[in-house]
Amino acid sequence: MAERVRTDFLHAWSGYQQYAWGHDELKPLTQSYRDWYSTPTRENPARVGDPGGTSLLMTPVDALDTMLLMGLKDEAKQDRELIDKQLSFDKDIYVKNFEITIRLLGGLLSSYQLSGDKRLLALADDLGTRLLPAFNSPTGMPYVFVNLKTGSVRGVESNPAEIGSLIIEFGTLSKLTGKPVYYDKAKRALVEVYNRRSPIGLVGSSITVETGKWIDTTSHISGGIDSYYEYLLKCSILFGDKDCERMWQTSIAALNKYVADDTAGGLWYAQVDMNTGKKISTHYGALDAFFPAVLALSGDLDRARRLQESSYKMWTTFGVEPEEFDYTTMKITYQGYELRPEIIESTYYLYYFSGEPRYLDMGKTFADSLEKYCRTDSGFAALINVGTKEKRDAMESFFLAETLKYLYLLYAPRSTLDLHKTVFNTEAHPIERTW
Ligand code: DMJ
Repeated sequence: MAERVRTDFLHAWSGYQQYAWGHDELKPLTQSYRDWYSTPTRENPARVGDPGGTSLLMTPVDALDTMLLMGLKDEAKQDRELIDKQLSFDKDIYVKNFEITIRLLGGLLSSYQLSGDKRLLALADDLGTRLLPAFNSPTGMPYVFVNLKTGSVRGVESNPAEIGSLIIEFGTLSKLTGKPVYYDKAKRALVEVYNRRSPIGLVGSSITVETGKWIDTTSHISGGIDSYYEYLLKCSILFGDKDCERMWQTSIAALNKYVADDTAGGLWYAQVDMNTGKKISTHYGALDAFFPAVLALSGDLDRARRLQESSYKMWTTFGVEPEEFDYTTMKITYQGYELRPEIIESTYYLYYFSGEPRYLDMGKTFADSLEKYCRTDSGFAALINVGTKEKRDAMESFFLAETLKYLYLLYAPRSTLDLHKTVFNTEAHPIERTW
């Protein structure tokens, strides 16, 4: 199985090499490419997704540590040469602080740790410096966008995930460069979200970074909040940070009391009002499926197992998991599949900590579906609709950074990576506590 996943990775990577080399992402149906950002204009200051824009090598940087872990030496060498030749952050573009941090900063740091190549750390340090102005809001919670050249910022409406999932990357950068400013800024942002939790201990899904007022008080574990919880736990493990440990303990107790929904059909996590705990809706989806991994890492294998069974039911009911569905009616509420990793990530953690073969079987189901429904001549494609399995012309960098990495690690020898010494950032970049 590990060999099979490596072959899938090589198939996707060679599509990128052939049709998107030097760009951010492969478009696997039209055999072309997409760049995330263009040079901003006054009319369109944060253009996203224009073809022919400015590439930040999202796929090459995101995928590099997967190649290193898979032992793909030639591919990793070519990738490194491309990064050396082309990657510069001295660009007059507004980038999304969160995405650039988890994919690029995280990718550079883990590849530096795996390879010992100091140029990668220098690139990470340069990027970190350029991102720092994002934190200059009155509350210390970062603006959504920052201009890499000028340090100008924009975007005041953010969310707990984008504000609170920066400490692994910025904290590691501090430890590796000896510059405390990175850790301090990211930690403050995380604490500022936590300090605005409701009296019952929950956070909402949208907040204004300049005033700290909640815009949307819906609480859940899904996209927009998800990795905030993940980073509270992982910050305590990676840095031994006692504040993070305390914040995690308070938060997981509130989540399990108010958001967990233990139904006859299994364990799920719902949407509730952060102030009252009153249930708003019963949606669950591809992004929520990260949570068994977090539960397993925290030592709660019982809940992790039960929630993973729910996620697996979501996948097998439709042949591929939908972005979102209603677990009380089993009706899809958002039809796409973006090649997301979370359900596989949780499978890997559960297998690592329990050793139960059931998780190897689950992994095979995912590999079979990916190859059957998402593989194209030049890579793998997202699905527009998991019912019809119609494909979409997109292969996000996280497919190579996360989805195939976790699937590979599920079957690779256990010695490939020691989960007791390594913490993955939310983009599956492994960080080792070397300090
Ligand atoms: C990734 O960029 C990260 O895993 C993030 O935390 C959530 N979304 C995608 C994958 O689905």
